[in-house]
Amino acid sequence: MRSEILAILKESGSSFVSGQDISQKFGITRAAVWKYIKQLQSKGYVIESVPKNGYRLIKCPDILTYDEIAGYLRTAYIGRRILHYDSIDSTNNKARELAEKGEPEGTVVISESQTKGKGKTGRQWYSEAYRGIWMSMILRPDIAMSCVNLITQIGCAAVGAAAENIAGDVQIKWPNDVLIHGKKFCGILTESSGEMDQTDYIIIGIGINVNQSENEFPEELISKATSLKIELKREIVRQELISDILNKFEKQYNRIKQHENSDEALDFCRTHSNLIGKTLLITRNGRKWKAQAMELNNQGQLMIRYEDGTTENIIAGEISVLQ
Ligand code: BT5
Repeated sequence: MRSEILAILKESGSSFVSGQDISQKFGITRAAVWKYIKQLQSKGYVIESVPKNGYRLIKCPDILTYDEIAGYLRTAYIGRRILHYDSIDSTNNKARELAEKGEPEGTVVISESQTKGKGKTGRQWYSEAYRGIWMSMILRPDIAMSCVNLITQIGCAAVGAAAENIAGDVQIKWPNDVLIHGKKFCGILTESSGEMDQTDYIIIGIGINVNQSENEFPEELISKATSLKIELKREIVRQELISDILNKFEKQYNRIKQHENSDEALDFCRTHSNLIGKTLLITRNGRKWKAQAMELNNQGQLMIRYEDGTTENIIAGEISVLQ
C-alpha cells in the first residue's frame, strides 16, 4: 500500500492529492493514509501536508528501493524483486540465506550499509552508508560450476560499461575488480552452490564506491581505492547507475543462459583489461610466480605464460602488475 500511495504522489507532481481521494481509491481510512504518509516520511520522503489540500511530494530520498529504481529499470526479471535494507551484515550472506529457502532467480538484495561486507577469502569490504551500491543478485542458471567465472566477468563488464558511460577511462582488473584512473572503485564476489556439472544457485555480490569523499575511506585504502565522485568531481545518481548496471547485466546474462556465448561481455573485459600483455606477480596458496598475462579465454579464465614457457588457464589468484 505504501508503494501505491507513493506512486499516486509521484504522478501528481507538484499538485496536492487529498487524503479523501487516496482513502477512497484504496478503500482505507484517512487515518491509515496518514500512517503510510508517516512511514514514507520516516524513509526520507519530504511530503507536505496541508489541511484541506492534502499531501504533496516535495522530495524523494537518495535510497535504492524498488520504488526509486523501477523508473529506470528495463529488465524482465533481474531486480524486479528488490529486498532493501538500511543496514545488514552482508548482502551476499542475506542473498545466500534467501536462495537456500528457494528465492527465485533475479531477486536482488541491496543494503545502504553493511556491517560485515566481505571480499574474497573473508577479507573486509568497506561499505560506507548511503555512498555506494552494495548489492547481491540471486541467479539460477543451468550451467556447470566451471562457468561461474563467466558470471563475474559479466558483472565486471556491466559495471565497467555503465561507469564508462559517465566516466570514461575504466579498466578491468581480472578477475573481479573494476578500476578508474588505476584505482579500484568496484569489487565483485561471486559465490555458488551446487554440483560440479550443475549449479544450484549463484550469488553475485557487487560493491561500488559511488559518492564517497576522500575522507570517507579508511586510511589504508586511500592509495588504492577511489569513488566515482572523487574521480568525476561530482555526485552520481545511484539509482540511475544501479539500473544501468542491472539492465546491462541481464542482457549479457540471458546470452549465457540461452547457451549462446558471452563474447560481448568478454570482449569488453579484454579491451579494458589492465593485465593482458603485462608481466604479473601471481600469489596462490602462499607461493609466488612471475608470469605473462596472455589472454582472457571464452570461459573467463586468464591464460598466463610462466618464465619457462609453459602456459596455464587460471581461474583465481592474487595478482599484481610488475611491468
Ligand atoms: C572484492 O574482494 O573486491 C569483492 C568485494 C565484494 C563486495 C560486495 S558488496 C555487496 C556484496 N556483499 C558482500 O558482503 N560483498 C559483496 P577482494 O578482491 O578480496 O578485495 C578486497 C580488498 O579490497 C580488501 O582487502 C581491501 O584491500 C579492498 N577494499 C575493501 N573495501 C574496499 C572498497 N570499498 N573499495 C575499494 N577497495 C576496498
